[in-house]
Amino acid sequence: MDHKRISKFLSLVLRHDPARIGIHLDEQGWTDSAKLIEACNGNGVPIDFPLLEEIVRSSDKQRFALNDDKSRIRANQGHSVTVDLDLEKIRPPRHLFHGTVEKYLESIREKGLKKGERHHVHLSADIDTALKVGERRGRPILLVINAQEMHEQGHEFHRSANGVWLVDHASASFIRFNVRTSVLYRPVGPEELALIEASGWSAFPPRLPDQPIFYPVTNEAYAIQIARDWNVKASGSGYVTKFHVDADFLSRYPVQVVGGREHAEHWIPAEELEEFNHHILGPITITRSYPE
Ligand code: HQG
Repeated sequence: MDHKRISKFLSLVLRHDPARIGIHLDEQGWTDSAKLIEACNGNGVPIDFPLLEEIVRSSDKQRFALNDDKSRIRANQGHSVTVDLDLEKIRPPRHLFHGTVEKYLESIREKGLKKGERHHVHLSADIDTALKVGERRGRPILLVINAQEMHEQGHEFHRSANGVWLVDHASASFIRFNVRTSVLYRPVGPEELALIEASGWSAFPPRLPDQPIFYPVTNEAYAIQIARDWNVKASGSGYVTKFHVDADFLSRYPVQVVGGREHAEHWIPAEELEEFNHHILGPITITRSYPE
């Protein structure tokens, strides 16, 4: 049986239906690892401890956790049985994201995001993850949630051990529908990277007096060339950053092709960079580091 099928089976019994194989979850959702393995084997799912550990380790979304001595295991989130995961209550970033599909939109506009079968509405910290969640059901539609505003108005946010953001409900007044984003890349050296980090991965630092234009580029290949060939020479290391920006806002700045066809970039005047930063959605991430 392949790992994915075993992982789905583990999700089923650790989140929804432990009774199906006769195991018991405690109040925090933990169960005995050895008993789980025995019960899986008794129910046609062949597994031993090394394989269980491997599935926990390699789960693309870190769905499961083992305790320190590995004697117990639980699902990190997604339960429909009653559990108290003792999640951290924390302040969310400015925006969080939810991926859904067209057929649910009318109802979401009317009733907001509802938790349905689960204990919470699931939100993602970044757009690519939200789009993947939506894709499970068809062509993904992105919803942008004004999370900080919700938080300021008293809504509680939790984050699960595997980085999923959880809320009880998000009413439509906090949701932006029909947001289109463009993916941009920007090669940076170590100093600019440190300033991006200091902003909480949310903004590019102001330009220096002799830098009148901010140049994000439209494709990763071009960003790689600059980071690898130019930033490394100029300052010892180079990084490719990736981010999403509100596409309507970006349309103010037409694509400029300089040199070869892939050398496509946008030119943002330095004095408009702050406003540009304000239209970045989700975190700025690093996709490559040089030298490799
Ligand atoms: C939609 C997977 C109509 C909502 C994923 C979603 C995620 C509404 C569906 C995790 C609605 C619920 C959670 C409303 C919400 N009217 N439809 N008022 N409010 N919906 O599966 O967020 O693989 O319970 O948009 O990757 O899709 O299980 O939630 O389409 O992280 O680890 O109702 O499940 O992770 O669907 O996915 P779900 P979800 P795992």
